[in-house]
Amino acid sequence: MSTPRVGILMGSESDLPAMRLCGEVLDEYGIGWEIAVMSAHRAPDAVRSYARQAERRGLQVLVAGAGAAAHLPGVLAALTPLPVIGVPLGGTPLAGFDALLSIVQMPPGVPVATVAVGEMGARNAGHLAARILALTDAGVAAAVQARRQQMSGRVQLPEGFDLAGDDGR
Ligand code: RP5
Repeated sequence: MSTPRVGILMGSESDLPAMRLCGEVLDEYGIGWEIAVMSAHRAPDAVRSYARQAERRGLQVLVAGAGAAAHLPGVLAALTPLPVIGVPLGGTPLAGFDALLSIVQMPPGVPVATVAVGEMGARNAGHLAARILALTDAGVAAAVQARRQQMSGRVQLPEGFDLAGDDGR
């Protein structure tokens, strides 16, 4: 695997089934990543140390998934200037709504780009990280463009319908 540019973190090993999907998406773009389990509550010293070294280690985006009282993405955003994408995870009695509110309601100045709850969000975290990296990497930008074209090619039109027939009215 190439040098990690994205750090994928999660609060518990129980988050792995969802968060590994983020890595799968990054693989599709050819983006190197690393993965780690460290809870903001259970291992705050490890989280602090990882966040403080992240930029120096060459990481460019952090993706953090957590469930319940999900503080990992916010704590990372407080400790590093890198963009942080937060993935609220379900599996709790509140089915991820708790994690969604915990992650999305960051105070101004400490942003966390919050995606959807669960596997859908974990995948989109990978796509969003790719779009961030595409701003300064022509290879990733080309991969993002190719992916967009692939998606728009998936429409199924009724027989005889001409997309070019749209005159804007
Ligand atoms: C959070 O609590 C983790 O991110 C996980 O989603 C949830 C439950 O953790 P475990 O009890 O499964 O370790 O901190």
